[in-house]
Amino acid sequence: MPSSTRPVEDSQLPPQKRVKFAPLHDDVSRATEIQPHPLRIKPSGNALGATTNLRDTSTGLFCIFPDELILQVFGYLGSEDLVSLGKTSKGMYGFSRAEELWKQLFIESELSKNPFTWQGTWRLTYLNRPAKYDSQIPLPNFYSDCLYRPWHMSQITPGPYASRIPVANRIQRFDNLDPSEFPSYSSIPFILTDPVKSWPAYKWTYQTLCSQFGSTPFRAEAVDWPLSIYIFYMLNQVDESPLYLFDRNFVQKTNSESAFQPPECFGPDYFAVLGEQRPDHRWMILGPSRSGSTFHKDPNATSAWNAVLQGEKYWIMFPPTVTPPGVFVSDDQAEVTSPLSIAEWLVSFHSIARKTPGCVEGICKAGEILYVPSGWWHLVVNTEDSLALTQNFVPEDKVSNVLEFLDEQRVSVSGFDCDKVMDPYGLFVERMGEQYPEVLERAQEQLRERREKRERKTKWEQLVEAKQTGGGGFSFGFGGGDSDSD
Ligand SMILES: O=C(O)CCC(=O)C(=O)O
Ligand SMILES: [Fe+2]
Repeated sequence: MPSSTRPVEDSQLPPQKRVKFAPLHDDVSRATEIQPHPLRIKPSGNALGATTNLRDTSTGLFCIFPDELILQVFGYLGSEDLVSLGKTSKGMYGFSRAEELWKQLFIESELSKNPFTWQGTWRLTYLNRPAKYDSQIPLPNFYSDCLYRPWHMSQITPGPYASRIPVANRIQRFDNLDPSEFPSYSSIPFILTDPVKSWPAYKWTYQTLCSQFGSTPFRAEAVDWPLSIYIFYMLNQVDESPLYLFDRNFVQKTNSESAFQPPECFGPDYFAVLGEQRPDHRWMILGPSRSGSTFHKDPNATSAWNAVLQGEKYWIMFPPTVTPPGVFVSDDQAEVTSPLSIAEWLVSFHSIARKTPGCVEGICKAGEILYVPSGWWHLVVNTEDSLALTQNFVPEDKVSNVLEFLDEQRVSVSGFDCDKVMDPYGLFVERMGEQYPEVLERAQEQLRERREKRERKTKWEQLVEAKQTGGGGFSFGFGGGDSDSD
């Protein structure tokens, strides 16, 4: 059993809160102390100079395949086959213990749909085996990045990455804003420090929620687990990407309609015109340190607020036109590819991201609320076990962004029930026209101006391109003796 996992005594929530990580050091590399892999597996680079590598000498015919492929093939096996194969050689044993295989087996099995005891790892939980009855054969001569990397990443503490935010990058903070002030700030992220502190929900902790709703299932990615089980998992896991509780029905489950109110400065939420047809828009979020959300833009060009009730979140954000380092977007913007885990992104891209123009960063503590403007990229990582509420909304100033998105990026529109809503753009225009015709008119005018500007720019780019490539008879551009360059 991994050394940082606490012993499992009871399937109920342990009353004490998990000990926070040690005080932050200035230097990320010094601050992240990596424990040895539980099976003593090491990174591939260490094989240089080693006399044997079990990965090559003890996997039979499999040794010709890359590690990723071996794991992929093993992913088709059931638990019994995996255990049997693990008994055939030390090499196979190493691969058969990969946690991601057991996580997939457990989540897809009936076991995760009934009450169970989290045993500290996915394999032990699948086998329902307390760690004290488990044996581990050390494999000090096994070198594999594929097996070592997830362990290494599970040891990363995000705190050091969230520290020493350069002054120029700091997200602006206000105690509160007046609705009349919001339009001046609506295109840049900010943190409000006051409004949440008067919410009844500000008193929530995961401990109190557990005592009231411990047996109620809440959604955590692909599973619905009783809250007490999720919390016990959260406090006793060593996952690279811990399962993140993200529940869209929390208001009904906790009867909390009046426990929180969006800050008044945001004004009316114009997506409310969609009524029953509105996509899901509010969630309760709970997760341990290292859990969070990889880089994304919020759906349908909506804006959002995210209020931390307990714990702390680190945000790193980029304006709509600056794709964050390590993130790849298809030409039509429909596909976003980024490294698999937040820890991996922090290790590989955080320092360059911090120096990228447009980057803003901030820490949102319990009682504070962060505003995400429409279209902004954001990666969020919990630096402590954290409980939050979030809501997507459309302020007046951003109605035109939503119209533009719904009209022009139809393949990326999400969250609508496509059996009931064939044309989300048409529906939004229709409802806005019925309920807020003046707001709609202003937004359409803004959008027309934006489109005209874009059109002018495109024409200009075409002309410059024609000049650069020598295409066409007409040439127009800078320098080169052109008299009419502009
Ligand atoms: O992990 C978080 O708290 C951020 C959530 C978020 O960005 C979202 O819901 O879109
Ligand atoms: Fe988001």
